[in-house]
Amino acid sequence: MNAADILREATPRAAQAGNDSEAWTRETFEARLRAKGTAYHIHHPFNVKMNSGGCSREQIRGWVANRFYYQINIPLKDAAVLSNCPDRETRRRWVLRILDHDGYGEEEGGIETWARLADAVGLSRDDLWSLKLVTPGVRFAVDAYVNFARRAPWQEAVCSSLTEMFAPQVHRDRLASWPEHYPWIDPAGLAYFRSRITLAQRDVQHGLEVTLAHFVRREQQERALEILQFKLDILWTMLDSIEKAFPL
Ligand code: AHQ
Repeated sequence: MNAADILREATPRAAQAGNDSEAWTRETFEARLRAKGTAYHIHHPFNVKMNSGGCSREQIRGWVANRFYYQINIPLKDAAVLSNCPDRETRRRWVLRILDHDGYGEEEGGIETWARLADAVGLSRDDLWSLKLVTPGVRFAVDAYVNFARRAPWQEAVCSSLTEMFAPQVHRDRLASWPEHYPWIDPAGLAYFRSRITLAQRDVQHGLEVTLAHFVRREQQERALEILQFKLDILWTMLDSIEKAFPL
């Protein structure tokens, strides 16, 4: 049964008749969150083109260099969530996200793994770390995400991370399509995508727990959908800007 079926099945008749005050059940609320996957950047024309082999080397490099700005800002976003969160149990779980990206001890972390993706697509470390290839639109979209996490209640920032409900598929698509379409990229460079499939699933389990427990009244649940749409728009706008800067 997919999200839409659950939605149809679980939405009480009163709600279907437009009784807007009644809170949705947890199942219906989760189904409505998941139904927003239709706006996920997996469906963006640039992503569709990229995964069907339609990108040039320059476009792949442009995407990798711009997404790097998103990746290096995720720990800042997650640190903002921690700084706003008074609950130790939540922080003990949320802090793993920072370690996943920054690394710890012998673990190089996702930022370094993304840098190896950049090596594999032929970007120099200077091209990458100088951020000179990052477009204004990507910078503004990513900064909007970090600033949202800094000033919003921590539960709202948690909710905004739930775009990762849809991420395992986008990573699987890349792993399945890039080796065939882009044989010039060393497959070892795709390790980041492989690493995120299980990490995203772990993150989403926690993010959903917090979201379903916190947003309980109908107006709160509607707010959660707005927050998720805001983050979906951030990811979509990043690809709009990359597509314009590195035209297909
Ligand atoms: O590599 C990604 C990642 O580490 C994260 C963290 C999470 C968040 O906290 O918002 N979202 C996210 C995402 C990553 N990769 C994106 C992709 O398409 O490769 C997907 C993105 C997301 O769905 O939010």
